[in-house]
Amino acid sequence: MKSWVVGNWKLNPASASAVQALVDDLVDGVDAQSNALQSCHIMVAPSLLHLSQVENTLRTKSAAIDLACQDVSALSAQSGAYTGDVSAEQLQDLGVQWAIIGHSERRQYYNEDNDTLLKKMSHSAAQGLGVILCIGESEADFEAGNTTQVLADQLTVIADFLKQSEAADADYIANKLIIAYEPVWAIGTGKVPSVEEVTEVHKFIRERLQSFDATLAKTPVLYGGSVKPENAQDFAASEQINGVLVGGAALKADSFLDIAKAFS
Ligand code: G2H
Repeated sequence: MKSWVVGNWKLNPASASAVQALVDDLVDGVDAQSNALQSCHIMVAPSLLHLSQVENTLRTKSAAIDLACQDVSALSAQSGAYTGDVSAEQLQDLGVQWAIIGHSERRQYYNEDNDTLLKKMSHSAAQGLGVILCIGESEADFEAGNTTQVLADQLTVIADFLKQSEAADADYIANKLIIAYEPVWAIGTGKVPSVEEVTEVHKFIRERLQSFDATLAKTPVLYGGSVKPENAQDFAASEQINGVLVGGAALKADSFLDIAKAFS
């Protein structure tokens, strides 16, 4: 199974010219190292504002890089009077293949809860837009030993999606779902759990998914939180870690591609 290395650019870079420099460097780097990167799916998630620009570059240069958005509308309407919103249909039409949903920063600053995420997932699926669902416990929950309880609660979105959404067909659930485990206390802090800790958590996630539907035993489970070229090799050594979601280190093409090489 190919691994996944996803760059989440968050609210970066600040200018269109810096976005262009980053995507150009990435495309050139992927081209130059295509052999070393062939067993890895590479994906980037620019801000909504820059998706079109990045898509244009990837398409023009036929780059082997998938495109994701960092958010998508929770509304079932795909068009209409919904100021400020962007639909799964619009994203899909632009050439975006995946939507990151439930990132802890969205949960923290925009109050995204399981109900909202179920809507985002269902509406994405109805348009064939893949979903990367982020889950993870806070530092307080980690220290209190509540990690699996928190993750089990966050994973009910998947169980509800399977039960309630007409779009949850066999092809979609086999190919268009990814889970990213991101302990909140490891995000952008430089603190990382051990590979053994992540491996155990991923086993728990996989068992839980499998209890919802046998097909989900094969759903990629990625790790995210302060992944860098220096620690990527360690995470890549675990069979339970099917790739990584990278924030800060995705903003330099060299660092990001070094991480991708570790997973190839
Ligand atoms: C976690 C991660 C990317 P960073 O948010 O999603 O960010 O690698 O900067 O910890």
